[in-house]
Amino acid sequence: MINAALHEPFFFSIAKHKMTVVGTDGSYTKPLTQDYITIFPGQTFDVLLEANQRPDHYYMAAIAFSLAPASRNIYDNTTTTAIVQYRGYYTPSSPPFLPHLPAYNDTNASVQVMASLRSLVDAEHPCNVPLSTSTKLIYTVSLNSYPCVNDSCEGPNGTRSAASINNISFHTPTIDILEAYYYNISGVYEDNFPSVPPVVFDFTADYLPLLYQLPSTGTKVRVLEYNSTVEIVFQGTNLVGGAIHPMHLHGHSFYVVGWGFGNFDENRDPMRYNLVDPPHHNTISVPKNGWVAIRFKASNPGMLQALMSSIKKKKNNLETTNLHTKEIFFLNITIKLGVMLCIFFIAGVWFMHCHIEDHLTWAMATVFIVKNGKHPKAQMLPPPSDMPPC
Ligand SMILES: [Cu+2]
Repeated sequence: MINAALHEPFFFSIAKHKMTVVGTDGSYTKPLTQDYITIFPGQTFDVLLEANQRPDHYYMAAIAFSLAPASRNIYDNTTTTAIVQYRGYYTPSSPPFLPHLPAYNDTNASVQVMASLRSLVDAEHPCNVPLSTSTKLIYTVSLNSYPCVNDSCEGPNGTRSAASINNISFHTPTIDILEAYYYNISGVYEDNFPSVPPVVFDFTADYLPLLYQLPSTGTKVRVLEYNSTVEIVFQGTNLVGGAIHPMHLHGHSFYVVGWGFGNFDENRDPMRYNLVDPPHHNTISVPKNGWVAIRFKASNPGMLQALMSSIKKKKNNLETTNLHTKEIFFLNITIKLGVMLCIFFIAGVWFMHCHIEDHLTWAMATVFIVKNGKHPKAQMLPPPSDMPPC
């Protein structure tokens, strides 16, 4: 199940049926049986459904989870439905049963799945969470605003909306960062993204000085040593009323070792980290006015070579297998797509951003550069000669 919405997390449920979550973002979890799930933009769940009820029609339904004041009415609060229909001869209930869903603004329900998920952890699926970290980062994730002449913009109080990480609103350069990094082109980005918030204040206070709403703009990246062990604490802030932020990292999955409401406490909160079976995600939602701690090993400076060789192997297999023309056509397309993915996504320059589309367009994003390792297979390859220009 994928939340492909631009803006809204969803509560999803199927009438009279339970769902068992067995994976998130491509990693196995301990089976978690639920009446409903909460899924944030960009997240994926693997869910098992047992068709063990009386043959009938049952609604599956989803509503958006929102903490926006009802007066702002900025989202669609209707319930979307479809029908799970059993095969066989019977007279279906009319109307079909509706599932019970949490209230649209139920914060506790919104975090319950995140609070309950654990990695599977067995001999075949070990948990590789870094037990210690070489790089510790604290990143505030904030909504912001720019003042406009005569308050003439369409954001809150006539301002222009913005968003930031550690108060830096990401400026997308005209030369891409991957190219600039590979060819050592100066002036495209700066490698001094701050490790901690530039100004420390009570991030989740009810009232915050207007001054803090103004972000700075820049193309700042954080350079990571190959195989460094990284911890990032995402700290939500209540600037411009705060919001949830499903943070997504390209190129790596990460373990979610802790989370909470309010301000992260450097001394107290790490004591409660789960370093035994934390869930493995690539998108995790920071609760409104809360925090989330993740850990990962920066082991991906560009697996181009490994992927290219697996694609080559696939191509050789293809040539020696007796396949229909149609299958060859689709496999060829798959291979071409694979090559394109290698070029565009599999390199040592990794985007990290909020998966709520307007927060992303307001520039809640940053970039990690993972340096080459010593082994030849831990190094970026040059761009292919036929790489299409932008
Ligand atoms: Cu966001």
